[in-house]
Amino acid sequence: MKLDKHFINHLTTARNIGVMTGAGISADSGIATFRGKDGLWNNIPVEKVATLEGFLENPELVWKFYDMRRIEISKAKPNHAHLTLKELEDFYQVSIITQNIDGFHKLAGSSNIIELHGNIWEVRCMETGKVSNNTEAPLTTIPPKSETGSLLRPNVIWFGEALPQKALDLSLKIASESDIFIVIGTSAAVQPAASIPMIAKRANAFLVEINIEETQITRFTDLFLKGKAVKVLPELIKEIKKIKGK
Ligand code: BV8
Repeated sequence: MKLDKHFINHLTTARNIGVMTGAGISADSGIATFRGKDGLWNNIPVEKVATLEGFLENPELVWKFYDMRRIEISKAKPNHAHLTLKELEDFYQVSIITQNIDGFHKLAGSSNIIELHGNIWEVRCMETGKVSNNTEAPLTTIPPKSETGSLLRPNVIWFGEALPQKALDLSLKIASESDIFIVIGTSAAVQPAASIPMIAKRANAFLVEINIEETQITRFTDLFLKGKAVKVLPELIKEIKKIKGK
């Protein structure tokens, strides 16, 4: 991979690297993305399975949707792109802001992860708001209930729901302190997540995008690396090792 000299300069002097990931980084683990060719939202009405209203109307339908995704994720594992982001920690202070709910960055061993949209392996009690782990795949009872018989929901952020304030505040802090900010595998279609790379850019981060196609933020980036994350990231870390003399 031939790197542009501005990028080499930034890679040489940078300390903090912020990363924001979307479904595209897990695509090479076999996990369906949301938009594009075989996207989940092509065949499944978003408002029915990814809103609180849809859940209250038909909790069984929503849990069948998440159970299908939990089964898919339970059979997959982090790919070389996730593992490379862990390796990046050998050279920089790396903070990962992810829109993904698959937990793959944690499984890959990354240290600083912010889950903006929640985690598919957590459930939240509709009665008490208590969050607990539930890794049963497939679920034996749909919809799952708490010990006291209350309805449980996936602990994910649906459309129309506010993102966890702490996660959002920390993400904005990371974006404003990043020397380099790398956006990987997201269509940048969903707010407020899609604004985070722009905040990094405004705070003078060198903004890099890795995607198989251009997105709504490509025109604002300093460098667009076209290709699969599972290919581009390992090639990038090879160049970083040369720069760092490793
Ligand atoms: C909120 C649930 C307000 C979890 C998801 C302006 C400001 C604020 C809000 C809005 C706004 N405008 C509109 C809104 C409302 C809405 C929104 O953004 N709508 C959009 C669609 C117009 N936002 C919200 O509702 C948010 N809430 O703002 O609430 C509020 C405030 C206070 C009080 C009350 C309310 C909540 C948004 C979260 C919604 N939840 N999912 C789940 O089931 O997963 S969204 C869903 O999209 C997922 O979370 C996913 O992570 C997210 C983003 O998708 P991507 O990850 O980008 O995936 P996608 O398929 O789109 O793209 C994949 C990309 O990868 C592509 O670019 C592809 O080219 C690339 N790719 C593919 N293969 C590879 C690859 N790249 C590299 N390598 C490969 N191999």
